[in-house]
Amino acid sequence: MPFRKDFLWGGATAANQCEGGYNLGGRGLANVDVVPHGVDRFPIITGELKHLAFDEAHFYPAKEAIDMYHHWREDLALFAEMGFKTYRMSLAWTRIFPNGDEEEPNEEGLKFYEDIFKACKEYGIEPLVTITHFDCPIHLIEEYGGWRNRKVVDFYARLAQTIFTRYKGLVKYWLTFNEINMLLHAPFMGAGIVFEPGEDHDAVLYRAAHHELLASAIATKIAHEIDPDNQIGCMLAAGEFYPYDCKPENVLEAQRLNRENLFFIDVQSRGKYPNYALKELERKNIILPIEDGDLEILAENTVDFISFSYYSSRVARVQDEAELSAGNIFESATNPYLKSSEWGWQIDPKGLRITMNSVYDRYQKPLFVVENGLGAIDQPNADGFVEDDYRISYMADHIAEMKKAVELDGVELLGYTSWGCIDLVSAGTGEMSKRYGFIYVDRDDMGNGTLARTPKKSFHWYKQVIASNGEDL
Ligand code: BGP
Repeated sequence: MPFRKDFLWGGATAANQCEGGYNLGGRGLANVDVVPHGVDRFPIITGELKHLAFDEAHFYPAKEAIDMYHHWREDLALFAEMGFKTYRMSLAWTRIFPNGDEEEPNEEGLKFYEDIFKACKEYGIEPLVTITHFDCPIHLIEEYGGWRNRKVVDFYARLAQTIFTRYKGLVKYWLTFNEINMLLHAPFMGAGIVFEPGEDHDAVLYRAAHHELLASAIATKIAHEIDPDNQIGCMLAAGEFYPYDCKPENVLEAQRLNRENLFFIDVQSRGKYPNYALKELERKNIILPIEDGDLEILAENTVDFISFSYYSSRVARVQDEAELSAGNIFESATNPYLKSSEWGWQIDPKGLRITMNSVYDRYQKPLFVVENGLGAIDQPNADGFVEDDYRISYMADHIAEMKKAVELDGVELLGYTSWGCIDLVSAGTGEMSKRYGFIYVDRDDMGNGTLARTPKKSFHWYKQVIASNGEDL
């Protein structure tokens, strides 16, 4: 049997994309509440935050999302019906520390998640918790400048201490930052960064990067001290860069881009800044804000496992004229051998096996695929049922390749959580119509709909995949 007996099958969500209840239970505002939906969702934000002020009409999707805040018991019951062994979710930082810098946490927020974890336990579902999934309190952005400020490391450490203490015995698997490498590409979402006009963007980004890496290592230390059973993972937006062809310049470009992508994981998993990055920073005249003791903290507190999202491989080509393909922020030359999703994300199941092999070869630590799936427009039929055969075939193909990585290549794999196991707001578009779920949620881009939940065809398919431990695809 390729997958281990205790393989963690499940699904993944993020607080800001499903919870809603943005002003309930004492929750404060976060960066994700003020990012507009539509095409320019991940702008490089410069100047005053004022123009992003929270606006009722404009920011409805994350404000209510699929209202999991009120529906979570029903949703968890559906996950349990599918046979989930794990459920990946994130905490909204501002439910627990509404401003981010308080001394004492908000009990109502802590209790909200405690109830969910207890219910998971009753179902035998192991929670996998992302501490921050594109999530930074607005107050920390306005008062401190987001992750550029070292004080935010202390606030994050306080959050970590609070949750590891409170949820001891309920949660064992933790991810410190969702897609930490996204910081370099989406600084406002990834690190609450608003650039001052004229500022050297790279210098600010690597400053914030050092702070997040340090915070991640400190959280790892605290987690292990509070409970040696805690398992801490990093989380990478993965996807191998292939050279466009065997032209050495393109091979070198692919190597450069793969390294750039793995920079954060190199530090989190190997415990030190890699030479290629130090040289690059030196060339750019960037000095990391390393203080006494920081390098020891990074070295002594590496992660226990490596988790990643995988939607697509990418193609590296030096020529400017390369035709570009879409993806979760990463632009890539188009691969003529692959088909694309409705959003232009190229579909490459074999790329999952290739990516798993590269990452495992490099770090030799257990892997966890924590996001994978097909964003598509679903049309319920007259009975309200979605026959999403396209999603089933996407996932079956990816799981089959994942199986080969385990069975034929010997990769150690802890589990697989498909992205958006219930329809939720898309991170890239901020809208509902790009759906990933096994469960249809009646909600449209304009905020209309009953919010009723209906299992799709893929719900029944995934149930059988889990029951057969990945044999019956
Ligand atoms: C990842 C994010 C998720 C998620 C996913 C799909 O980058 O971690 O939050 O949304 O991409 O992206 P999208 O929602 O843009 O289709």
